[in-house]
Amino acid sequence: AAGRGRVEFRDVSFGYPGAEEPVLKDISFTAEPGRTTAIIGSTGAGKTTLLNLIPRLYDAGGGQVLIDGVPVDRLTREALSEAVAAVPQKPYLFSGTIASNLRYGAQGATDEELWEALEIAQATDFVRDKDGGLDAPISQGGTNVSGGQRQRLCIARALAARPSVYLFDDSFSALDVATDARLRAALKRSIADATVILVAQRVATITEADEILVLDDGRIVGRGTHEQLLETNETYREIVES
Ligand code: DCP
Ligand code: MG
Repeated sequence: AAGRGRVEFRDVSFGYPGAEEPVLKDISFTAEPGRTTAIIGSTGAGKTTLLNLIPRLYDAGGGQVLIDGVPVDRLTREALSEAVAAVPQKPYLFSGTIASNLRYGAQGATDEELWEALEIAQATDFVRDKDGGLDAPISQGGTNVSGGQRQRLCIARALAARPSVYLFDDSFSALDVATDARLRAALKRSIADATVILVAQRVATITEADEILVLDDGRIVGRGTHEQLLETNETYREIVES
């Protein structure tokens, strides 16, 4: 993908159409390439909404979202989808095959590249065990694979697209602790230069993040490393201890 993938929010606010209260208020941060930025906050805090502004599922009401210094609303849809791959909170698979699902956003990927993506996503074993392997059928919505398998296939799909920015919305929640840890270690090695923004509930998933943003009722109420926030941020302590 072109550019390096530096994501910047400048005083961003956002409210859903028809709603009185804004969901995001005065959001400013920069997610740098080669670093992991984690977003934590209670349910309804605005984490998914914040991520969704980056690929322009919605447009910011005020302020700007920029990638490599360019406001996202000035990028073409094509440039934007090349730059950003998102693994949504409810990962979705289409009716087709494992390969056709992985090639969504990565049409030109070879089988070898798909296997590489599956390897990082800790999905090699279960795909290999499926009748047909990469050509195994997937039913509409991915109902013939488990929730954890769906998550890993959607992570592999993002990897196959080779973006400069990865968005993971609670993407590791259906995985057991050991698989979660292996997957994150593999990601660290394989997408070391990319910008990673991840939302997580499980504390272990975010303790190694370079920067953690604490979101509360649409505002950033704390930022820093796990150790810094433990010392300084009451909201963070409450979330971590809950
Ligand atoms: N909201 C809305 N319309 C939508 C989506 C959300 O009005 N289409 C509201 C519900 C919440 C707020 O916006 O009050 C923030 O929702 P998010 O989905 O962004 O919240 P989180 O992702 O932080 O919550 P969770 O941890 O449950 O995923
Ligand atoms: Mg959410």
